[in-house]
Amino acid sequence: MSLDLAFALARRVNPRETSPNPRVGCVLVKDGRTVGQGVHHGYGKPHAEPVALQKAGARTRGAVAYVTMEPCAPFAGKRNPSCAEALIAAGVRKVVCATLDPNPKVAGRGLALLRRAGIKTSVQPDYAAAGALLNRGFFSVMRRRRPWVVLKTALSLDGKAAATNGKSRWVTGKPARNAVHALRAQYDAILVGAGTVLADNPALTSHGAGKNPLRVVLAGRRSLSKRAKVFDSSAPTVVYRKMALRAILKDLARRGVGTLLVEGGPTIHAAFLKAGLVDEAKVFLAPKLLSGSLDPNTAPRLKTPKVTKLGDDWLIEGAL
Ligand code: AOF
Ligand code: ZN
Repeated sequence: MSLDLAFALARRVNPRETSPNPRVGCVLVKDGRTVGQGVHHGYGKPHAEPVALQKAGARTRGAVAYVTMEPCAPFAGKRNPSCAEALIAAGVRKVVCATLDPNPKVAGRGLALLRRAGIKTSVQPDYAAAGALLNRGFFSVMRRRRPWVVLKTALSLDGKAAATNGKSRWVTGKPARNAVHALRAQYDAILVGAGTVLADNPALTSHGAGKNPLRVVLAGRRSLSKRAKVFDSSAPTVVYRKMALRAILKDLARRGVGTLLVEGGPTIHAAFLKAGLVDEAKVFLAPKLLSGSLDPNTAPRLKTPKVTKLGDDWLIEGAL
């Protein structure tokens, strides 16, 4: 249905562009025909609904609006006009959305405004999960006051993130590393521990794949060189000293971080997992065996790995 189209439109937007605002798509349908569509393209830019209303013009009167999230109600400090009021003024007949706006300043007030103006409203339970997933970061901050946390790790087949001397460049190959750079351009912030900064001196940028994320370093008691690449001018960096993970996440949410990519290393990963603060994991697996190897580039590798799914497990086998 038209709500699917509204989702498809919203999904085309990189969440980094709208953050800390959500991605929203809106489709206006009249007599079975799409008469307008719009998306919220970026923070501070117009919301999805007025974009669609402008496209539809006079055809809006009597149309049904399909929106990925409840249209906003007015509140203090808002930058855009209220979408619920705009839909009322434009004379839509009905508003169908996937979820309520989890922002406590809206949360149901947008739909209440519409109903009070005599407009029918409908929230589609079948789309609730998709609606929350479309804006994982925004929903997480609004509901839990912490970012959506994604753990990213690159491992060899035998579960090593580095060679015996700590060398981790490179475990995975170029296409996987490019995928990581593209991934970084989708996240508001990227987090590593001091160990990773000291061992790898990573820049933690998207390497031209898009906007750079905010760089976050958990330094603990360790001291870091001001010349480390994470402190270069390509993106801002925050350093946290001894501080509880929950407090750090709360502070990041306050700074507008909706999605956080945790790139390790192993101590940081363990701490996040132990605290139950991981929402999603992305594991890049290289067909190598790093145990006992001094250099990940020359570690023994499976020539033609065969992958079989066995229940919930995977068997990866092959000759060296
Ligand atoms: C909508 N349509 O396209 C978006 C909405 O400061 P403002 O005026 O831009 O308002 C931001 C809030 O509006 C944001 O926190 C969220 O509650 C809602 N986002 N609402 O009707 C949209 N992006
Ligand atoms: Zn709005």
